[in-house]
Parts: sequence; C-alpha cells; structure tokens
Amino acid sequence: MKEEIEKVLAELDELKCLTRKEVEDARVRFLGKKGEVTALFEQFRTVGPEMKREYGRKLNELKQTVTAKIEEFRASVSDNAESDGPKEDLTMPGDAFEPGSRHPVSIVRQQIVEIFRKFGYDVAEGPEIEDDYHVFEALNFPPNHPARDMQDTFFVSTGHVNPLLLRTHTSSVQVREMESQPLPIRVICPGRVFRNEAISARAHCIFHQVEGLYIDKNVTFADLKQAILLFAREMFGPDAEIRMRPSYFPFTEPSSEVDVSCNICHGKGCNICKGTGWLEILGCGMVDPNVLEASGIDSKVYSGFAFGMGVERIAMLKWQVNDLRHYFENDMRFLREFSTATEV
Ligand code: 2U9
Repeated sequence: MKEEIEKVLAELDELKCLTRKEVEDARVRFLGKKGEVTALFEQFRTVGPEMKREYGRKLNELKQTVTAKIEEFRASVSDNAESDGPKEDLTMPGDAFEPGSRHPVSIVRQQIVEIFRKFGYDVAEGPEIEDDYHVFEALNFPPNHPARDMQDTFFVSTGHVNPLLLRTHTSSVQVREMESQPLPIRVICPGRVFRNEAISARAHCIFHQVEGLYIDKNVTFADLKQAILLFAREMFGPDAEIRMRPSYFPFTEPSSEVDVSCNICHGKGCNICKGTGWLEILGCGMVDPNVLEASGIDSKVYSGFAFGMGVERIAMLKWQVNDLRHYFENDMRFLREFSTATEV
C-alpha cells in the first residue's frame, strides 16, 4: 500500500491542468467514486490492525494533498475565463440594445427648470404629502374654499386642525422656502401634484407643475411680465408673444392668466388655438401681502411675484398632443416619438 500511495504522489507531481475540464478530469481520476485515492481507501479496509494507524494517517494526508493540488489548479484556471475556449459563438450577430429615452413630461420639466436656472433661479423640492397649513392656510385660502373639500383634495388624515393631504400644487414648497431661506428669494419648484378629478383628455388626478417665486425689495408687475415673456420666448421660440388676462387666485393679487401666441398658425387662428391665435400657458400674479406676512416677511418692505404652470399642458402645446392621458399610459408607440426630443 505504501508503494501505491507513493505512486499516486508521483502522478500528482507530474499532473498539469490548464483547463477547467482537465481539473475536473483530475478530480474524477483521483477522488471520484472509482478514483485512485478512493480505491486506496477501499483497500484500507483489508489492512491488518497493526498497520491501520500508520496507513490511516498516510491515506488522510494523501487525500488532503490531492484535494489541495486540485483546488490550486481550479483557482488558477478560473482566473482565465477563456481557458476552455469561448463558450459563445462569437460569429453570431449581437442582440440589438434598445436604449430607453426620457419621458416627454420629464424632458419639458427639465427644459422649464433650465430656462429659469439660466435666469438665476434656484431649484427646490418638497414633500408630496403635506399639511393643510402649507398647502392652504399659509396661501390665504379661506376656510370654506372648495379646494379644501374632500371632493377636490385627497386627504391622508382628517379630524384635526392641520390634516395631512396630497399637495394640490407645489406652492407649499415656496412657503417652506419663505420660512427657511434668507431674502431675496428666487426659486423654481417642480413636482408632482394631486387633485381629486375625473380623468379626461384635459384633466388627470396626478400631474406635474413648475411654480416660481421671486421676492425682493421693489419687485413689480413689470418684472413679472418680463420674466414670463423671456420664458415664453425660450420655450416656444424667439417670435413668441404673450398676453395677460386678469384672473383670481387666493395667493396672488393682482392675478393674471397668460396666453402665448399660437406656435402653429402664428396668430392667424387654427384648430389647435381654436381660431383665437392664443394658447393659455400659465397663471401668475403679485404675491398677496397676506401670504408674505403668514411666513414672516414684511410686506411693507418686500414684494414678489409668483407663477405656476402645468408641465403636461406645456408639453401638449409644444408637441400638439391632444389628449393628456397619453402621458400616463406608457404606450411605447407614443413615447418613442420623443426619443430624440431633447433640445429646447
Ligand atoms: C406662493 C405664492 C404664490 C403660484 C401661482 C398660479 C398662479 C397658477 C396654475 C397653473 C396651471 C396651476 O397647474 S395649474 O393648474 N397655477 O395659475 N400659481 S400664481 O403662486 C404662488 C405660489 C407660492 C408662496
């Protein structure tokens, strides 16, 4: 038995494994069910009691040596993945990689944000689950305003003075900015908003807004008008004109809705602008003094303007999409149309 053990050790000395297959073959040859070491263990059963101790030790040492050597080979060949030759047929044509593209709402949101960033605005975001104070109270909404009703707003908690709700506009982010940032403030707030509305071609219960706020000494309506005109020209082209119509919002006074000249018919009248030559793009106004005071800003020293727009609406006008629901259905035929639409 001694000679046989030495024979195995000599064979082991000679052993060379360059591929994973050769390592596996060596394992089977020495340690497999019919392997040489396994056979020696079988033979060990017939060894007389006086030699059992010596051969037992020798055999165990042999098994350890063989196992260590095979593991050493296994480690060296696994460093080289190609050692068995390539697993794949490298002459096969590759799988086409279909890269995704940005969602049109995301593209337009980014464009709006970039335009205002260029004008010097900071960007701020805030929580989608807000409290009544930041969404309504601090923005001068009267206690019985319809937006505060369960019919119009998704409430997360009710039954106490300051219930939690899904924000209906991103104005709550500007309130938080007024509470926390030093003056002057020039900020743009993009984000998702929620309204309890029936879904149709023109309305959805979730949509995206970008709102802006500028507060400083001596900010006037003329500053507001100029900011909106410059924005419209960056967004819709250098020939864009705007017109302002009087409106009402609880948080601004005076308030205005803004139309941009139709970028399809250039004012002549077409079915996109319903023959008017104008398309409504946003609402705006001078921040109501009550809103400034609620956040601790002296309305005798400071004034400001604010504006808000729906991102889906701007995207619909920019690309003549006639149904808001396309933006939420993730139909690839629709989304692919925007795969190259990245420039302003
Ligand atoms: C503060 C003060 C004033 C934000 C404003 C509008 C006018 C507006 C609508 C456009 C379409 C919302 O998405 S929409 O339905 N927004 O018309 N938003 S002024 O005014 C603010 C905001 C924050 C502290």
